[in-house]
Amino acid sequence: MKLDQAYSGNVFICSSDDYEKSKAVIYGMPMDFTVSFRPGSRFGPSRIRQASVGLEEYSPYLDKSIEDITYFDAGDLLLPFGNAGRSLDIIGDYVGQLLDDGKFPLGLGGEHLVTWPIIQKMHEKYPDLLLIHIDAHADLREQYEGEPLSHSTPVRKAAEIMGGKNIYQFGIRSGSREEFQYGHKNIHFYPFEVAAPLKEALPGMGRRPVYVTIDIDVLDPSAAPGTGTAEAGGITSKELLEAVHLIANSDVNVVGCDLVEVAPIYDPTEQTQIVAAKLIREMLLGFVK
Ligand SMILES: [Mn+2]
Repeated sequence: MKLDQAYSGNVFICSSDDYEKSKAVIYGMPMDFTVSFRPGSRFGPSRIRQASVGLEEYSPYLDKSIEDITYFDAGDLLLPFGNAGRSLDIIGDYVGQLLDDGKFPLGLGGEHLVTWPIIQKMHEKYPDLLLIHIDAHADLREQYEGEPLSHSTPVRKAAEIMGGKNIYQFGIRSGSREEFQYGHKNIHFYPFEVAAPLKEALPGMGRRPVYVTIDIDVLDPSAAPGTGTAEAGGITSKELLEAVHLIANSDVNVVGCDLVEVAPIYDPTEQTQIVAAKLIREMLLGFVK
């Protein structure tokens, strides 16, 4: 007899085993091969699932419960360790399949480069796509030590295919001078703060399709030390939740999202994945319509 997995920690809490009936699909991308500092985010997805067991099903922010919605947890993609290019192809193919099936992809990283093939697929399906990027880092490099496939390049790559003015960046407080100059010139670029500029920017996005990518390191390291490239001077978990709710309660049409760079090994308190699990609950309840 198969036992109920809903509260086991093997899958995100309360996920359904019925793919057909599920609008949203949670999937893990356990990749950390191109990081410039500390690896470990390959263990992010599984530890976020384990932390989800501690969540309440009910969100008092949104007055909704995850018991009332149907979503599927696909587990983690099998990626060839060390081969970034082929891993990105596998991620892109999978997300393309989800979009063909009419699903809402909710990805768990992994390093931030995983978002690049997702944006390519999203932009193919939604040519008027906007990107909301919430992160400590600009991720606007053209290459890192000569390597274009780096966790510091995905948003620059996105700007090249979808146009920088279709990208909104919030919370950025780290990068090269060139990245900051590029951001100010080419992107809707809001350094340091998240909730206040997001509130101002959202009405200008209208009802456009939006992909939301959140790097957990936008949080201050005191709130989320479990990440590879921790960056002092970040926002609180309260502000990041507020940002999710601002997007959820706006007119934009969120068509997919991800949360990346949780590296549990650097956080013996497990606070980082506990924060991440709550963010995923709020994204599920707020973004999936
Ligand atoms: Mn980052």
